[in-house]
Amino acid sequence: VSTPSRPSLTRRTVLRQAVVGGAVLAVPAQAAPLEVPRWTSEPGGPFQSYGQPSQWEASVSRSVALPYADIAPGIGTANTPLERLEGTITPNGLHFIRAHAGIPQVDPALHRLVIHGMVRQPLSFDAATLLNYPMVTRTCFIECAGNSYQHSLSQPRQMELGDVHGLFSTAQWTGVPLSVLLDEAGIDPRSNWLLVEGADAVALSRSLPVWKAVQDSFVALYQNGERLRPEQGYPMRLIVPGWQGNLHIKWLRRIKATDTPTHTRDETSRYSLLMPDGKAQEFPFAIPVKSLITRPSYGQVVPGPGQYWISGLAWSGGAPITRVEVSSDGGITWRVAQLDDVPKEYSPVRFRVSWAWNGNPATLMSRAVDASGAIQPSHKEWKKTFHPTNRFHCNAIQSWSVDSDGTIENVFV
Ligand SMILES: Nc1nc2c(c(=O)[nH]1)N[C@H]1C(S)=C(S)[C@@H](COP(=O)(O)O)O[C@H]1N2
Ligand SMILES: [Mo]
Repeated sequence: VSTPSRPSLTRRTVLRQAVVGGAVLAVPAQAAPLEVPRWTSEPGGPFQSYGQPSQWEASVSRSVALPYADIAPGIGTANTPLERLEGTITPNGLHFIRAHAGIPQVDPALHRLVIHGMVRQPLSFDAATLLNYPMVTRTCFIECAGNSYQHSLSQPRQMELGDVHGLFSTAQWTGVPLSVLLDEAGIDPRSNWLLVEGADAVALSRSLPVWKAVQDSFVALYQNGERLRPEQGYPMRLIVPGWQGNLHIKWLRRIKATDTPTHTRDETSRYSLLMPDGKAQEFPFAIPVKSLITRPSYGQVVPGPGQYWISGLAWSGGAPITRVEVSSDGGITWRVAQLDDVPKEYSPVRFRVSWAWNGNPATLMSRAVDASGAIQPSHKEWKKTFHPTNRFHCNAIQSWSVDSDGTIENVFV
């Protein structure tokens, strides 16, 4: 087992030691008498009113992609660096961002949420009113339907995990169940759909079935215990547990009860699935079963033969995860991974498997199964299911090939 001071390591490798180091089942160093460091021999610094991560963790940040650059600096994505995080919760400052018309600064004193359409009594709520309503707290992931875009192509891209799959984050959300608000407005039993709309410049809007709204959707006001971040929809957003990210309307301003779906732009021109016959399947709501090995992954270096822990995330919008399997030989043999926690609906689970690497080239893959029996497909199977140009809901297995020098490549198996 190698130590971090291994002389053959490149600078990049050394920078990555902080990441990969955690994956090494390292033999502890021989204890020498402890020195008294500066931080022990003098008092520490003052307090910050809003805390920040350690200065040594400053490189753990979102990567921002702006397809229109300066023309529209608020349109694009900021990806969560999944390869540098552990557990399942995404810190608020690292939650991924997808915004179609920038991040509005919405004044909670002026913002209103209106419920209208097929209701007995149209109602208007401000955030202060909603804060006085009964609330629920749920840990839910949000995944953009367009996550893993680069993974849906026919050639693998050599990019860090978060740059390919980082339109995925998880938070503990707290807010008011839609069932409470719809009850109060008196929704007409003949209304089967809701048009839900945001207050940003694109007024992003989608159709949501009433059954899902009533079952477990809610208007979130808090994200990991603090009020929502502006980029996550402050002062209020919709959480539709397990369903595609686009439905989680941010800066929520309008809920209209309707008898039919509205067929808005964002459910016709996109966020549908292009099938092999060229027809688009509308309303593919639930996020399909998926898993990713976050460590080791592209950009990290396995320092040498030895014993490692493979770590990753698994989730499904359809049903709780029941099993995650890991292969280190390109899918010939699979081992059942251990799970950090009891898998819950709509929340990802962290999986681990120990791996004895003999230094020969190896291909690492993970495959998740959920309680509905859905199994994560291989890349070939996924490609066959859809039209070659479909880019949405890509849950194909991610494979990392480890070369004998410990470098990692993204490969399609
Ligand atoms: N009003 C509004 N809501 C929105 C969006 C938007 O651009 N405007 N983006 C949607 C998309 S495509 C996704 S994937 C999620 C992303 O949520 P996040 O930015 O909090 O991660 O918000 C959805 N809600
Ligand atoms: Mo999205």
